[in-house]
Amino acid sequence: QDRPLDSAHGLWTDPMSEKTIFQRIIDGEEDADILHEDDRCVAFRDINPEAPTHILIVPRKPIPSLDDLDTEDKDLVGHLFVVARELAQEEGLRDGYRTVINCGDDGGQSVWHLHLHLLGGRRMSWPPG
Ligand code: D5M
Repeated sequence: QDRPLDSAHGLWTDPMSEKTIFQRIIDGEEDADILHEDDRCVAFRDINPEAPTHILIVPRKPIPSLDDLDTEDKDLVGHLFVVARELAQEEGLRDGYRTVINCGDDGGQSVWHLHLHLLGGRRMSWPPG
């Protein structure tokens, strides 16, 4: 590995780019299994699925985390959830599903571009680890 570790976020980064992996997917620079695109968000399958359905819904606006959300972003966040519901229906998740936003180090966030996880296709446990 000749890529430097981003010590702030503990992620391997591309020295040629300050972009997160999600920004690179949004910009078409990185492949992803994209299921939905509109003017405000992109949704694609998680590369490391934790359930039979595991989709990430990512705003085009590069908000690093939930902690960086402005009041003006509230419609955008609502839109992410509407897209999650549409994708859950498309995936046939009739018995339910889970949506998750990990925030910060203690929340288990690893990519610093806000994203909503949609997980389904198996029975979830509670509490999360
Ligand atoms: O979730 C970040 C999620 O992003 C984690 O479940 C893996 C996923 N990930 C990382 N790189 C990719 C690519 N290239 N495609 C698809 N999914 C990816 P967090 O809530 O930040 O821990």
